[in-house]
Amino acid sequence: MLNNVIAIVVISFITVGSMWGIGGLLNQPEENKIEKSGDSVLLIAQNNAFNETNPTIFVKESAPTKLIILNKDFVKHDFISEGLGLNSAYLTTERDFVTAIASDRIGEHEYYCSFHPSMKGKIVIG
Ligand SMILES: [Cu+2]
Repeated sequence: MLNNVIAIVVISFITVGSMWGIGGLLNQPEENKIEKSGDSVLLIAQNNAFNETNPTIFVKESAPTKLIILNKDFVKHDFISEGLGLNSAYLTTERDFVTAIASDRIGEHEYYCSFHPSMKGKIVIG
């Protein structure tokens, strides 16, 4: 009886583990790490990174840019840029935060997630 229970637990772990593996293969990273269309930028928080590479976001001084942060992760993330006065607060799974990058703040501004030290990048306005 106990052996059966152990076997079921082990099989469950293997099944869930392999599904994770397949999911990872299906979600292959795209070449372009910045999802930019027109005047908007999409940053996806997943696997403890923004768009996998924490990309530098370039914004032209004359072009106000819409910024969307989307949490596709199983853990909470946030998005903060003190230089730009942005703070999304907690984003739970599938929650997004829509804001704008004020294009008159010329220079380099750091952005980061306060939960994960590896999640940080730069926004360059000029
Ligand atoms: Cu985070």
